[in-house]
Amino acid sequence: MDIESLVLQLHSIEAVKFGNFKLKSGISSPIYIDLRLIISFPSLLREISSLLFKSLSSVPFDLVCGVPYTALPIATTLSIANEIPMLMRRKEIKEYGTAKSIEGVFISGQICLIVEDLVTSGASVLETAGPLRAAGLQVTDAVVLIDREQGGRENLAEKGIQLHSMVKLTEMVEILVRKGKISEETEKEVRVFLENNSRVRVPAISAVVPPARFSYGERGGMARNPMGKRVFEVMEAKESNLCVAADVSTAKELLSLADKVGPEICLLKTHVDILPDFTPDFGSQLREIADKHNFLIFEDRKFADIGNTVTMQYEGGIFRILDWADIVNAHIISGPGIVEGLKLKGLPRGRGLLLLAEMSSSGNLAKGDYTSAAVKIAEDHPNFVIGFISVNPASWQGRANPSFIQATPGVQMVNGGDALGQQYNTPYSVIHDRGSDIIIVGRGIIKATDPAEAARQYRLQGWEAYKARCIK
Ligand code: 5BU
Repeated sequence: MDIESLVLQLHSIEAVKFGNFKLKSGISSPIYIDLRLIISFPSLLREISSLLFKSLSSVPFDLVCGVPYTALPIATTLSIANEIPMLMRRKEIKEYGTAKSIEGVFISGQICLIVEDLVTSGASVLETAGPLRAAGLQVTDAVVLIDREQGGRENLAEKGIQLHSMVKLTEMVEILVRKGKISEETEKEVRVFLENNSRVRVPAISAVVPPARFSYGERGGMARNPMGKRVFEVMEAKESNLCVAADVSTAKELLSLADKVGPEICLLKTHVDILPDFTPDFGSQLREIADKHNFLIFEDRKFADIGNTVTMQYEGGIFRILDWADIVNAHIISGPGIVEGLKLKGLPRGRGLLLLAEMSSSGNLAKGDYTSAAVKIAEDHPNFVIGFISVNPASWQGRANPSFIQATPGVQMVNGGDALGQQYNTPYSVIHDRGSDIIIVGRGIIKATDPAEAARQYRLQGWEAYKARCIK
């Protein structure tokens, strides 16, 4: 089979359609390509993988890995026909077991070819390249059936990956016109569309593989607040970017949970006002466990009042949060005075503050200018503010200074949510794609049959994602 008959077959099975289609990015396209259909035509699938393989005669590789999901059968066929071992990257990482993101046998240093069905911006290829590289594999080339010619080739080249395509979108359209399958008018529409969308700079590109990043250790060196520095140091020392949200029913349970998950975490997050059996020695008991396992205590108090009131709420009352919490957080709804107030009490005690720049719940109002205002306030108080509660800091206009820590709630092994508006992302997407530093996990761990083991799994995944994003 040659390229021409391939294009005609794809057209005849309606894997290529013309009309007016809204793409995932929101833009309208006159052409839509759906290669998922090829699994219903086994001989076509075989032909495609053989064509792809033939085009790679001068490309060295030891293994192949398909980009999930559409390219998986293509990679499998190519692997079987040519006896080249295959790897799989998990899109969703398992909750139990090994929690690996790459399945299959390999040796560090081997070259892995990425197989993809269709490339637009190249974001999906990069999403697969990241964990492969993090696992020690070399990723230098990717092969794709169709190149939409919308910047993927350039975006991938910037990340050291050469794209080999079987057919480009314009070539495909030319063949279809020549063979009388579509009108010249349709061809022109596609041409105009490509001219206007020649370099899809999906925001995801920078988010998927963030630019060269500093390690937690390096960032600890930049932190202006001793508590911020300590958080980074604990993270490095324990290879953990996991914060457990200890939302259990009693102080007794909380202390027992803290002792169980202690070895896996850098922070333990509390809501002290939900504990019916709170006693004044709660803080010292928790401190003892924190010292034993080398983690820090974060009371998720979400202060929100004017500066004068929060000083009293921080220091006094039944809970005396200032005495035992290394870190607290605050909304900025009341303006910078809240930071001044908390700082007055917290700074002399060596404490740190996280500002709520974003929230994880659906329909929340912390976005846009509000988020930017949080960053501005933090930058005005770097000796006390250690970072942010955030959800997608990679998307922020003008990123925050790397000395600030990003901590993200709404994390579970699978995407989804609860009945009350909580929204979950996976550890990998939070750390690797969304540019956060710490995953905050509550029910994903505390409701597990074995919270210590679940915490270990989350720690491993969070750390793996961090390693993947550090690859320069
Ligand atoms: P979950 O069980 O993993 O959904 O618990 C999330 C925790 O993080 C819980 O203690 C919340 O109070 C906390 N949280 C949050 O979920 N979303 C936010 O935006 C902020 C805190 Br701020």
